[in-house]
Parts: sequence; C-alpha cells; structure tokens
Amino acid sequence: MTETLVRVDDSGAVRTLTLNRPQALNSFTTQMHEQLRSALDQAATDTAVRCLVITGAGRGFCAGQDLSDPAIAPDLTPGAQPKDIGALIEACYRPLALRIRAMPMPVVAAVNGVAAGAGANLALGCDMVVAARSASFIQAFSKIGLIPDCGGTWLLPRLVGRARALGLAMTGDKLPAEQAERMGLIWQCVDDAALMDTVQALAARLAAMPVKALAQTRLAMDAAGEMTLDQALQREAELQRGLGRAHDYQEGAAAFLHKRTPTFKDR
Ligand code: T3D
Repeated sequence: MTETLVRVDDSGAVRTLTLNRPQALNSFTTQMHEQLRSALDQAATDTAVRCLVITGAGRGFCAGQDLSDPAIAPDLTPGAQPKDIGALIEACYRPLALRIRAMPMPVVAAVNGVAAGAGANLALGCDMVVAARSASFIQAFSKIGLIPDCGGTWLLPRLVGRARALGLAMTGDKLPAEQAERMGLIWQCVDDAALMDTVQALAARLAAMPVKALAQTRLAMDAAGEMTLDQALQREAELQRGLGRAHDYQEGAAAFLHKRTPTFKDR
C-alpha cells in the first residue's frame, strides 16, 4: 500500500494538506513531491475548494529536500558521477513553486515548526504565512553549497529587500517566527496552541470571499514587479474588466447597495 505522505482534510470549503514525514521533519522525497503535486492539482480542479492550507505533521513544517534521498544523495564511491540536482529542481521544485502561485484560490501556510531550505520557500511562496511562535525559517542552502531554490531567489528580495534577503541566504541563520513577522517576511506569528485555530478561521474567512478576485490579486501583484506603472495599470484594467463581468462583482456590489451579506461563488 502507498504511504500517505500528504494528508488531505476538508472542513467546509477549506482544504488542508499536511506534509506527513514527521520522522524526517517532512523533508521532501520524490514520492512526497508526487503526492503534493497530485493533491494541488486535485484542489485546483475541485470547485468546492475555496481556500487551501499547507502545514506539516509533527514538530516541523518541512526541512526541504531529504538529503538522504538516493535521487540526490552524494555517491562517495571513487569515480562516481555527481547527481544532477538541476534535474531534480526542474522535475520537482519548479513545478511545485509554479503550481502554488497559480492556484485558483488563496493558499495559506500554517508553519507549525522549523521550515528549512526548500521547506522555507514553499511556505514563503504561499499567499499568507502564519507561523507558530516556536517555528523558524532557515535558508539552509548556503550551508551545503547551494543557492536558495523553490523560488527563494525571487521571493526573498521581494518580501524583505535585497539586504535582508542576502543576509538570510548567505548566513543560513535560523530566523525565529517573531522576527520573521517583524521584518515582513510573514503575515503573522501566533502562540503555538493558537496556530491551527487561527489559520482555520483565516482560511474560512478567505473561502467566503470572492476567491477568483483574490487569486487574480496575487497574479497581478506577481506580474507588476516586472512592469512599468502604466503596464500595471493596463493589466489592472484587463483583469478588472473580466471580474466586473463575473458573478461575484455583481453580487458584491448589489449586496453592498442592499445592505445584505453577499454570497460569492466564482472560482
Ligand atoms: O540536492 C539538493 O539538495 C537539491 C535540493 C535543494 C532543496 C533544499 O531544500 S536544500 C536544503 C536541504 N535541507 C537542509 O539542509 C536542512 C537539513 N536539516 C537541518 O539542518 C536540521 O534538521 C533542522 C535545522 C531543519 C532541524 O534541526 P533539529 O535539531 O530540530 O532536528 P534534527 O535532529 O536535525 O532532525 C530530526 C530528524 O530529521 C533527523 O533524523 P534522525 O537523526 O532523528 O533519524 C534528521 O536527520 C532528519 N532530517 C532533518 N532534515 C532532513 C532530515 N533528513 C533528511 N533530509 C533533511 N533535509
């Protein structure tokens, strides 16, 4: 029987994906990548899912690549060829980072413990990151002779600016969740015991909102970084044109005018 490396749980319109290799701090094997990709694809096509939460089982969120995975673990036999880590990145981390950024609903990371290497950047690639006070973020790559991946080189400077991005990436120091919140790397740091209730309440709130507009907000902001102001304004007009014709805007505006609670359904 296949081991469940990504647990899937639904509560109303919120789907929670739990990375489930707690014995290795939920570090990624090829199999866990496959299961996560498949779970993300299922959530993307299931119109009942209006908000996605990603978290980890046990005391860690995700410690990045499982360094003992035969796909990449160094072969110390004399004369052995080095493994092609680029191929692993292309096959696993690139599709993962792109999928998360293209999900048609908001994605919230509930960082329950240490998030290291690609595990940190998996969390930081989500739309909102809520971390337990005991959690931490580690750009562990520099310690093993690599650069930040899973989108780290793109995400970090955008989130905290060049100086802090390079500081975090070059030192590989552990950044406690409270400090991550203070520097704007994450949305919120909460007491450990409050993490899942806080995240589920946030996710339920987002799920009741016009999620198509929320997903397009992410797309527009991601694209705007590479645009002039005029190009960004043009893109806003294009997206707003589409959203303005959709159900949720008609519903949201009508509900406002009639002083009633809107019911959004676009996805
Ligand atoms: O080939 C490539 O690498 C390309 C892909 C790159 C993407 C990446 O993510 S590169 C970065 C990979 N990750 C790391 O370098 C982090 C390695 N882990 C750590 O530095 C520490 O485990 C932590 C700082 C995250 C947590 O430390 P601590 O003291 O709380 O826990 P621990 O005792 O080190 O770990 C607990 C167990 O998980 C332990 O197993 P054991 O001894 O109880 O059987 C440890 O070996 C295992 N574990 C943790 N991280 C990994 C891991 N096993 C395999 N791979 C890991 N990444």
